[in-house]
Amino acid sequence: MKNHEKSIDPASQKMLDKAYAEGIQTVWDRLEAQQPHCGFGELGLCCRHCNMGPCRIDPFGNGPKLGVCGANADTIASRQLVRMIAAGAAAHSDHGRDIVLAFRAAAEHGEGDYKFKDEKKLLALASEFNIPTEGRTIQEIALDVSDIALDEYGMRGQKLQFTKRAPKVRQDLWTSLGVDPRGIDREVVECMHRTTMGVDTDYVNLTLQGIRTSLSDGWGGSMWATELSDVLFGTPEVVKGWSNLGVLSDKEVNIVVHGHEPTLSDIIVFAARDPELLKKAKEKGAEGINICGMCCTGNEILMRHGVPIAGNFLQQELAIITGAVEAMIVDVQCIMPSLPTVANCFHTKVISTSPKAVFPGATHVPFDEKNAMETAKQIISIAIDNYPNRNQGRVNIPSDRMGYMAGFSVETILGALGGTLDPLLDAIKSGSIRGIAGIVGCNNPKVRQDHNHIALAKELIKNNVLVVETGCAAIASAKAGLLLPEAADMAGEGLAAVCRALGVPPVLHMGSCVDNSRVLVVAAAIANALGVDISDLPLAAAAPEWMSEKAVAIGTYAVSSGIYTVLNSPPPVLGSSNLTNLLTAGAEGVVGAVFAVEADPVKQAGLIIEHIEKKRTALGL
Ligand code: SF4
Ligand code: MSK
Repeated sequence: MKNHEKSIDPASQKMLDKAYAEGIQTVWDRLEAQQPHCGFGELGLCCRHCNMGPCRIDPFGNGPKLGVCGANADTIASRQLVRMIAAGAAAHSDHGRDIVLAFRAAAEHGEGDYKFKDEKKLLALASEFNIPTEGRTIQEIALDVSDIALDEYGMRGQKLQFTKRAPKVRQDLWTSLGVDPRGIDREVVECMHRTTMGVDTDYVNLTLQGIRTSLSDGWGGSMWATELSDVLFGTPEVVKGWSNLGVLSDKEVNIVVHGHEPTLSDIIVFAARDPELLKKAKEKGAEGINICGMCCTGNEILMRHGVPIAGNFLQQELAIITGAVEAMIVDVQCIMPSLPTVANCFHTKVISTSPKAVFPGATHVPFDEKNAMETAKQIISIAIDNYPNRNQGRVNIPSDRMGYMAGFSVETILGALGGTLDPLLDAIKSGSIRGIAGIVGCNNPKVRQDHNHIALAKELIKNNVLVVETGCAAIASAKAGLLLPEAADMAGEGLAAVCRALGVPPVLHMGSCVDNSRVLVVAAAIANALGVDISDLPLAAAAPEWMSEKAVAIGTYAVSSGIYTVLNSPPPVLGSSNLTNLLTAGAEGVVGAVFAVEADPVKQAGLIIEHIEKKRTALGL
């Protein structure tokens, strides 16, 4: 495959050319080396859950139809799906736990490096949870909030607080199905229990546990991550900044922060302004310190501070290949194990910071939340010391960069609408906006980078569907200029008029992967305002280039919350026609929504528009 066929992004194409010329292996080369992928794996028909196996089911020939224990294709495929959901939910929710712990530390040691930047939001949460606030300090109130949060990780059976944000009819549906999450950690543990050899074998029962676990992510761990990150680091407001590899500087110390958690990246942004560090950078011959983001930790600081974003998932290796990155600081999730190897071809230092994610070949500087600012400065110092090692002769920073407008938290959206959802509801009722679609998720080298994200978003806005985005999808749109108010020119007449009146783009960046919880909050608020269920809304979701288990958890909580969700490729379930039918058809009668699978982004848009029009008709719009 030619380099320009691997990505639609000109900056990525240029770095792929450089990688090829210099013999540096990238994710695309490794994908090629894996061909053909194992057919049993693709269909979800291999099992390694016990030592009588590994077993595989032969769906077409005369080979075995049962594993050694007797598990059939339905059992094997559904157990795998449930484990994927559990892993994705665990990743989001454990991230959420770290935020809760940082939040609690800020409450306990009010003078630490973490402060409550949004006390108003903290008080709103306290009121939502009926926590008394009169005559109490903000720290006392925060401790009570953190008690509730921590309790929800291993709680004793009460409802998750945030599920009460969903319409009553949806809450009642979850209760009647027996899928109310009983604790964020508990659901993940139960998934692992039920999928070991000889426990749950019924694909419907297993899928219901997958649903319950995904809800504990979307309305639990992810929502805690979002809400308390907003309290700690500030609720995003409208910000402007720059995106793509062109944000790297040829004269400054470039530091790329990559991963997911804002606890370190947010502090890094402030630490980089330290006059002593700036002085040191100048002494080393640099003009300054340039902090850039990558993937979702990048999205966190983009949303709150307008920090430049160097790229999305498939650009992590390419950023290093520019030859201009002094340090890539990583925390957790979506970090390719290949980074230290690529960095070895240059002067770049990969600095790992989490005890949960150690990378052979990287420099490990454990991030100490109690001394967050000190650790951040120490890491920045390592990058500055590395600047003189940059070989300017090998530096090749693509000039491609694009502006963005972001920061669309629920609060920002409400603010832009004048404090109430009414103008948005009126626009939907009048048909100027036909509906809303959330485009989320990753890149995947199996798909031309950003192609599906951009083609889908363009087709939707052209048809007057407002698009909200998170994660790497949002970064793709930033690079393509869809996050600029001028992108309204690409929208249909109705949507364009609304965007121009409000001064916002037709594609709204709502944050990182855990911030899909913001999409749930908006969906619930609209449904509540209209007095209907989320599944009644002209609303849909898509993950058109997904790769992570986290995307499976997100898709499952979207569908379980009543949101029709389109994927470009299925998770490994096709080996079980029963499970496939349940996910793509049967779920409609259970949770009021299904998954659809369609590779072509224009056809994906067609499916979404058809769904939106069907819902509009049913609502009498
Ligand atoms: Fe094989 Fe059953 Fe063991 Fe899986 S659990 S490896 S299907 S014997
Ligand atoms: S970073 S989960 S590649 S969206 Fe959240 Fe991007 Fe997917 Fe990671």
